[in-house]
Amino acid sequence: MQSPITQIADLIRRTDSFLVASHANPDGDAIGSTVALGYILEHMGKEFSLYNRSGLPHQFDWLPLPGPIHDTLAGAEGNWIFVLDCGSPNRVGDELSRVMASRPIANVDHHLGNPMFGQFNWVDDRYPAVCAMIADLAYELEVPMVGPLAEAIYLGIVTDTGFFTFDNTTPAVMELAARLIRQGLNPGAVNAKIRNQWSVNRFRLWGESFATTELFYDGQVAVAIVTQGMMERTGTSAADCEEIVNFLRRLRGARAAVILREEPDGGFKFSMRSSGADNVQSVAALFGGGGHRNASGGTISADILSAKVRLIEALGESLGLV
Ligand SMILES: [Mn+2]
Repeated sequence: MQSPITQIADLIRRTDSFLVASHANPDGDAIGSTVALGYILEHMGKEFSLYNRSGLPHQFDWLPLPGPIHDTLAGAEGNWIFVLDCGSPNRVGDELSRVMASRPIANVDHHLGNPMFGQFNWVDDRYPAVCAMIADLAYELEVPMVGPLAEAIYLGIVTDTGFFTFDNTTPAVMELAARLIRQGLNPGAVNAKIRNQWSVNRFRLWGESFATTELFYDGQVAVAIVTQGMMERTGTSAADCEEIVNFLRRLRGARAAVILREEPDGGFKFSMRSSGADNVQSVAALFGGGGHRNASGGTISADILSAKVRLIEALGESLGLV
């Protein structure tokens, strides 16, 4: 029985064309792994198309690309479909989801509870980022990790580890970063490109959201909200809400931080953060959500008050606060 990474490497060696996709509303790891795999396929002389339902978000427009990131499947082709960083297959969006049932899938992911929806599944939650998996794949395929490939890998590992501050910051991922830097990547310059991308509208949204912060259980759970009204007033979108929860987590004494973001059709998306043994993934799972032990999320269809109460009660139970 071959290891999953060997299976994936063999698949690449013996297949001519690929579609590479990740989840809609992509984060740094989703875009980084899509682009990094594209560079590997380019180096191997393969045909490939890159796809993301949301296209390439503005904050990544500095990133060199091996080809366009298509936001529609018209013109995006490939025999095998790589699905990267997707804890469930529908995260790629409706358009690709519909096609996936009838196409061979290689599922490369690091989320707990991935349902193994591919013909090949390389799923390993010990990796802090899919980009770290793609780095191992580059190593396996003897593709040098320099230049734009190195930048794409670095993008994913720093964004998924919070610039090496989260609990998933393993020795292996720091060694990977060291290897990229030793081979020529300039961390100061790349970090500046990754981080200094905020609009003033985003600052105004964050101000409004932080102003809603409430504390529960003697400050051990912090909750803030983002409404559709706030996003309309400040001219922002859901993408501008990414990471608010990581900053809410910085409150002294807070073991869990929660952001509730109102959806256009009512209902709320929630994101939760914790540290160490405090498991917010199991709380998200109660509401049909998922993620990692210290970073999880999901959806609740309820009004703001009952959504808040249900989440706070579930967190209180799970963290032993009641
Ligand atoms: Mn990821």
